[in-house]
Amino acid sequence: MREFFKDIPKIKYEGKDSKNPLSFKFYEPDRVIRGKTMREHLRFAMSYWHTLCGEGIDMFGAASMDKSFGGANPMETAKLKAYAAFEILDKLDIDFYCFHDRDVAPEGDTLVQTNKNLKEIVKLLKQLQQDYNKKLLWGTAKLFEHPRYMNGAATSPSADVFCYAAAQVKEALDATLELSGEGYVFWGGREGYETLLNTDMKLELDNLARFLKMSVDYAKSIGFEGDFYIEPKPKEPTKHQYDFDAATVIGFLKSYELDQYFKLNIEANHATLAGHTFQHELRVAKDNNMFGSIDANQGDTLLGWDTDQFPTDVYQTTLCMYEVLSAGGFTKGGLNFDAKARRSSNTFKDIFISHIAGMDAFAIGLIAADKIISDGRIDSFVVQRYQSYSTGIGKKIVEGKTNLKELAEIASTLDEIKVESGSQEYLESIINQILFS
Ligand code: XUL
Ligand code: CO
Repeated sequence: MREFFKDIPKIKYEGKDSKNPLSFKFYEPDRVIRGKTMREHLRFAMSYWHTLCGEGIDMFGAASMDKSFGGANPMETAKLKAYAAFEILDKLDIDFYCFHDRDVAPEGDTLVQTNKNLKEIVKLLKQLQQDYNKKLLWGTAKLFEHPRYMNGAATSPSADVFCYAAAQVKEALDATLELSGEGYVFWGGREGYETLLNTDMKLELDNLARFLKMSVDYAKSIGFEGDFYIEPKPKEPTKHQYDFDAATVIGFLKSYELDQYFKLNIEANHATLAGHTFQHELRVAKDNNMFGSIDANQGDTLLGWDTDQFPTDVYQTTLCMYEVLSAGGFTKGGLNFDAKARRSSNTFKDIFISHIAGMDAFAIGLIAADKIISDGRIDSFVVQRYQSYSTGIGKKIVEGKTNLKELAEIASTLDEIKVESGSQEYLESIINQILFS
């Protein structure tokens, strides 16, 4: 079989003292934590769009990398990318990948030709999945790149565009099923508005709900049993995106009675753009029984856009894995690196180094989160903090067995109310003690 990355060996765990950049320092796939291996806990996935397609183009600069892999035309390049993708997965020991329809196969002159291209590449991907024993975490449709989607896809003012988007999702669902994908993602990059002066927001949101319901119905009709995820993001590319954050998406799904069909795919950098922490978005998803999957990356606090950096901040990965473990872990979801090496990290070797950095950061996070839970000080602090709701009038409040009149009577008998410290610094110091001891 052809080899694209000849100077890269299969990456192995060498331990924290290793100086070999092409080795895992913390990620030990077979190490068991809380009854599951690290591999089973973390369910890493590679994103096809960044790793195989991203060439370092930005608003001010041309490509700093060539990802054509020597292909002479778009279909040949698509095939070469598929081989390269599985070599990367194999060498990094990553079990899953994720893609948009247009990442893997190019658009043709007509929709018929485009669908033919996709089917041809899906056939190859299926073969490669078998050859390398790899799996599809989720598939999706790119409903934001082509100019036809400039005013949105499911929320476009044009019914023809709505039709076209539906056709694309139908085909992407077929592809995901054919590849035994464990999930399907909806990210509404252009589902939103630039100005309300030209927007019928009510019709657009109603149409989005209709589109999602039709997609779920179609997926069920073809026997797709994977999870459906909505991936919140507040802005970029659109000024205001309807899937603003986890709470907004949950409210939207509930008001259209769609919540039973969906979970959330939480992305770290999208959380920070919404003015939340990554942990906050995960907690909202978990508390609403909608925690599904994660797009693992990190932003830059000094920049207001989606930098999609590889996650190396171990404080964040620790708090993330603490939420994941307390949500009971992943079922069909996983940690998809929706991340790209920086524009100036422009060698193929950087693809491997950046994934290793992300995998090690999440291994550290998993190990620390397990210790935080075993240590118990943080969890028991929280239980203790709300103790007043487990007896007396607190219990009655929680059980819905009281009213304002009774509460007012009790309040009038309270001479001095004791308010306890929130002890934030104490709790933060526990995390540091666990992380660095
Ligand atoms: C964009 C983004 C997407 C989705 C999939 O910010 O996160 O790549 O993950 O469409
Ligand atoms: Co994403």
